[in-house]
Amino acid sequence: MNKPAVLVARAVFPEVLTRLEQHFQVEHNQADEVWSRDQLVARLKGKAGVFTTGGERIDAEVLAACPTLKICANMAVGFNNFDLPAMTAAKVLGTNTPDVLTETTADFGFALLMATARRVTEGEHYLRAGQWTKWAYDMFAGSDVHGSTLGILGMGRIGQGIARRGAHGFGMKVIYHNRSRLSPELEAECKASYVSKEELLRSSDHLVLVLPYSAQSHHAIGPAELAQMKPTANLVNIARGGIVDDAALAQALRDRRIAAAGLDVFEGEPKVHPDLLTVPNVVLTPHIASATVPTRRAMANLAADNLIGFLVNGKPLTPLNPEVLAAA
Ligand code: 8YV
Repeated sequence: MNKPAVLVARAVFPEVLTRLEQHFQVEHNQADEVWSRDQLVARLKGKAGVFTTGGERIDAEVLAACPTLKICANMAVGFNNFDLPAMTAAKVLGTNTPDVLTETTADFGFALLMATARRVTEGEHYLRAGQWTKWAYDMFAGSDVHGSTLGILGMGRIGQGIARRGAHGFGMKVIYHNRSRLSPELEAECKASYVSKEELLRSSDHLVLVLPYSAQSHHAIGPAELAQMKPTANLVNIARGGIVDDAALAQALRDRRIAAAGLDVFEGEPKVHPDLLTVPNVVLTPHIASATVPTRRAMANLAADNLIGFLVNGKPLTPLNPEVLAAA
């Protein structure tokens, strides 16, 4: 029997490719070329599945051009690159990689929070530039993390991981806002109190964004929200570009409307708003919150398991639109 054809849209761990090749005819991109939409569509022709990494947009137009496609397996927990309703209408399954990255991503949220609060990269740039000639009482004086108020917008698995770190590790008071409130048990475990978005903006010393990107969360933090924050507050975004209005944030940082920001994700990444590159009080990282070797390996294997599980055994592990399975 012919093996199903799959496309792996980006370079992956060689052993993951080897696993996929045991089950599929694989077209890969180990050269890690950046394909245009047309190039992606051309390569998707005749494929039953695609391994994506969050950067490849799968929408009605792509689906119409690739009628053989049955599954898109994202190597990411976020799936805003998928038009899920269009996929469901076309009976194409979407899968993502939840859980395996939760703790690693929460670790990084905390790393960015601490680097931002304690001005780590600003200090490093100063030192590397040879500007450190004497100690000064207020040199790179930042804000305290321990005992401060940690605000979390979006309280899914990663948000809860950040809450636990803040409450149990740093004695922070944790407040959160989310579409739905956590169960009393989870709130107690995270030592987190539910507040309105306004209260969250007003009271957080450190505000971490961990909500999914959607039309509803586009520019959830813009000029009006930044204006409500404390002038001493720090903002951390490990969620998605587009949740923050980057131009407004750069202005707020320049005007010291808020103290500092730590950003791992950007509107239109890998491009970064030029104003963010020139303000000093921002820590910038290139979308690496899930980037540890074991976690990236686990994400890649889970995406591969979803392709194998669905196309070979009819049982994907982490389906996003299981109604497609029910209809099959
Ligand atoms: C990915 C992420 O590395 O999982 C997510 O949603 O943002 C990251 O962990 C990125 O999306 C590339 O796949």
